[in-house]
Amino acid sequence: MISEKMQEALNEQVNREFFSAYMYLAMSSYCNTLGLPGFAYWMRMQYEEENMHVTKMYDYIQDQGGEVHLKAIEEPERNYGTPLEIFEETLKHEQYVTSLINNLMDLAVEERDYATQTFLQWYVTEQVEEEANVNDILAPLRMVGDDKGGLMMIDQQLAGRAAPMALPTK
Ligand code: OFO
Repeated sequence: MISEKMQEALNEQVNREFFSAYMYLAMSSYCNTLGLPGFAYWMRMQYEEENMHVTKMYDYIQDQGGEVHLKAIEEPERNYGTPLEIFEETLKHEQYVTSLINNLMDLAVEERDYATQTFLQWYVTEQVEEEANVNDILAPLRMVGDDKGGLMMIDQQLAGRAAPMALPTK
């Protein structure tokens, strides 16, 4: 069982995870317009990953006897600038998501809600990985700058991203 307050906070996060998915799909489409299929593919996989974050939280709310409230999803931007700017925006966004997860954890601690603390621990670890992955891409992007050959090489590397693991079906 979760409190009304926790239910509302988790529902809010479901909405933010949906926005993350939506934003990465918009970035994927934008990367295609730049002629960078590897970047587009990486963003598409990130979209899949975010959908998994949504589903996991959606299931948890229901497993705890709570009610899911699906709210309107904010419209993402269309233009994300240069390849470097796209990933700078991605890092900024993931740092923001980390702060949201931390706020949720604060609430779970305050409410002595041990089950939700355990559940959220997965997201805490996931955010470390997400930020690290983006930083690993930002480093070579900063190095190559505007060099087309360098960007093509990064594009090929990004095309090799593994698909996210599927959640077991309920
Ligand atoms: Fe990108 O971690 Fe969820 O939102």
